[in-house]
Amino acid sequence: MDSTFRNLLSGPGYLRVMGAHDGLTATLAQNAGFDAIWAGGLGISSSFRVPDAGLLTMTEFLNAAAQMRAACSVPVIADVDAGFGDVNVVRRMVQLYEVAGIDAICIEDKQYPKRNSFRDGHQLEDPGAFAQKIAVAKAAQRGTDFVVIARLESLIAGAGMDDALSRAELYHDTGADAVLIHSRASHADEIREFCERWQGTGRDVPVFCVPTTYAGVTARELGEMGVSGIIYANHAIRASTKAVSEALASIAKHDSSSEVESSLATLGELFELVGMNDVLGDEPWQGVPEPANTR
Ligand code: SPV
Ligand code: MG
Repeated sequence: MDSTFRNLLSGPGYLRVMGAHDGLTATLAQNAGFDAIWAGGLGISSSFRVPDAGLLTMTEFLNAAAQMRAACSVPVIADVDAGFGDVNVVRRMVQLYEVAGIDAICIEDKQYPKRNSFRDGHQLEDPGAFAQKIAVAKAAQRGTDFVVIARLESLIAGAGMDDALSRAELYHDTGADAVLIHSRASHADEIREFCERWQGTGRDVPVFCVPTTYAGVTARELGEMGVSGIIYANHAIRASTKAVSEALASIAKHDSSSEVESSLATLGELFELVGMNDVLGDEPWQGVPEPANTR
C-alpha cells in the first residue's frame, strides 16, 4: 500500500468506500476505482445467509475482512458492530484486527444484540460506557496507523441531533480518530446539519456517512458538505443477489444457459480476476535462472 489509510483520510477531498463481503467483491470494488473497502456486517452476514443481528462471531467477521485484506491493496475498514462484547473483548478485537492488517475498525454505540440500522428497535449504549470502549480500543493498538471510527446511531435510534453531537464530542475526546454519522432519512439534510454543527465545534475530525436511503445525493455533494468518507455499504451484495438470482432463474426456466451467457463474466475474465493465469507449475521445469550481471 502506497499510503496509510490515516494519511489518505487526512488528505484533501473525500474517499469513496465500497462495501464488500469477500475477496472477489473487494477486488471488484478496487478495480472499479473505490478508495477503500467496507467489510460490512450486513454484506458478510448476508453472504452466510444469516440476518445482520449480531449473530456471526468475531472470528467469522475477522476471517471475512482478512480475506478482503489479502485480495486487494486498498485500505479495508472493518465494521465491528458494537465490538462483540465488553471492553475486554474490544481490546482483544483491536489486537487481532490490527495484526491481520486491517486498516480501520468502525464501532457503533448500540447495545447487544444489535439490529441492522434500517430495522427498528434500537437501544443506544450509555455514552460513558461507549466512550470507554473507544479509549480501550485506542490504547490496545500497537502501531500508530490503525484508525478507530466511532459510529453514532443517535439519529437511527430517534435520540436526535443534539445527542449525536454531544456523543461525537465525547467519543473524540476519548480518542476516536473519526466519526460516522448514520442517518436513514430520504435526503441528506441530517448529514448537512451534522457537518455544519460539527465544524462549528472547531474539531478537525473526519466524518463518514452511509448514503443508502439518501441515494439521490452525489459523493461530491456530500464532500462539499464536509464528509470525508462516503460508504456505499450494501450495493455489492444487493447487486450480486439480483444478478445471480436472475441468471439462475433464466437457466432453470430455459433449460439452458444460452439466454444469459452474454450477461455473465466469461471464464477468461474470471481467470484474469483471480490470477489463474499466474499459477505456477504448469510449465516444464527450466532450472534455476542464471543470476543477472555475472561473468
Ligand atoms: C453494514 O453494512 O453492516 C452497516 C451499514 O452497518 S448499514 O447496514 O447501512 O447500517
Ligand atoms: Mg453493520
